[in-house]
Amino acid sequence: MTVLVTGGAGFIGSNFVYYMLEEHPDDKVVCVDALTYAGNLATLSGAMRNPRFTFYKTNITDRESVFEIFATEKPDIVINFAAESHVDRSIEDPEIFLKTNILGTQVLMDACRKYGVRRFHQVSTDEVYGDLPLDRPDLFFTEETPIHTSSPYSSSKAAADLLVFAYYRTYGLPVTVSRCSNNYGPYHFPEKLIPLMIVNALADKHLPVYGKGENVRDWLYVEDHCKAIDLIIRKGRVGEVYNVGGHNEMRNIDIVKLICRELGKPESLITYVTDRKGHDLRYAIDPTKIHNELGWFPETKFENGIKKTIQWYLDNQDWWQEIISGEYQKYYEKMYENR
Ligand code: NAD
Ligand code: TDX
Repeated sequence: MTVLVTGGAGFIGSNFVYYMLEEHPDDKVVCVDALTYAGNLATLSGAMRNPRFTFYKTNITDRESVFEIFATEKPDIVINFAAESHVDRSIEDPEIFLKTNILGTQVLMDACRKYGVRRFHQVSTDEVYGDLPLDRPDLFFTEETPIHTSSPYSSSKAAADLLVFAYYRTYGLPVTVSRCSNNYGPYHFPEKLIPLMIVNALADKHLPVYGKGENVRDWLYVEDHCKAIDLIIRKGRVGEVYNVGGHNEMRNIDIVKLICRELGKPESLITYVTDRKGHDLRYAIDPTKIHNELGWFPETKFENGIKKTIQWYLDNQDWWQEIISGEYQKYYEKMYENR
């Protein structure tokens, strides 16, 4: 079958492209990506050589081009990874988040309706549930937790989720939605916590921790997320949400200290900076549903996953050096200087 993946030149999408090409030798993978600041063709160089892979540089909000691609490729399954994904950028300038994350999703679903697909899968996030208090470790996000967003990013993702279910109910589009916790692993853009700290520590630069570093995130190795999506598109029930997470909660400060230890860098590099506006306190997923229904469980333990990830950044310095030498410098100065 033909699987059309949007956002495949980004972090999770590219890991998914490689996962699919490896795991499903009979499937074709078509990637649609606008190559924004977060998309990188070098990330897909290993896939470009594969005759089962096709790449289109196209914006998902460009209705005409998206429809043309659907007419040509006739995808059986569409998986929407494409998004503006960084919370801090959404606080600075929300508009592009609404355009890509909401209107882009609409265009894709309109194309799915016109050309017919077996499944439209929306890659969503645990951030649509808002946050949990730090002093209630007994609470977790289930699929029934109300939507209660904090940032323009999470609001745009929640709006897209609602639209996905509107297309299911109104037009009968066969949809599924996954809401995953924080991912980490290879090809993670160095504006996000883990790669930013690795890249800065390697250059002996300050490690900017927001607030007191006590906010908690629930980390999942990216390959485990890819496996979950693969299971949902093949065996998940249409019209359902599946939460994806591996019960691996960690405070930001503990992650940063661990990275210092692994790289042999002093904790004196850590600098506490002004907190993120509206900063969510704690995310924690209850993955019971995907475990019981689809037999999914996370296979990579954090101790191993973080070591593999750090090693990947050590082995692939060309990949991130190229990124941080361009526009990224301006972004970094704007976000972190005088913070
Ligand atoms: P990313 O920012 O690394 O990659 C996004 C990709 O989408 C890039 O290749 C970019 O070029 C592309 N893109 C952006 N706007 C586009 C547009 N208008 N048209 C076509 N392509 C466009 O993001 P990521 O971290 O890989 O996240 C992928 C998806 O997973 C997103 O939908 C995100 O909301 C969701 N998610 C991410 C995490 C996480 O921890 N990173 C966790 C849960 C869910
Ligand atoms: O420099 C930093 N210092 C810092 O303390 C950065 C970049 C982040 N942080 C904190 C903020 C968060 O509490 O680290 C935590 C993680 O931050 P991010 O890496 O920006 O991720 P988060 O905001 O949790 O969102 C991520 O997970 C859910 C993804 O970026 C989203 O796309 C996904 O939906």
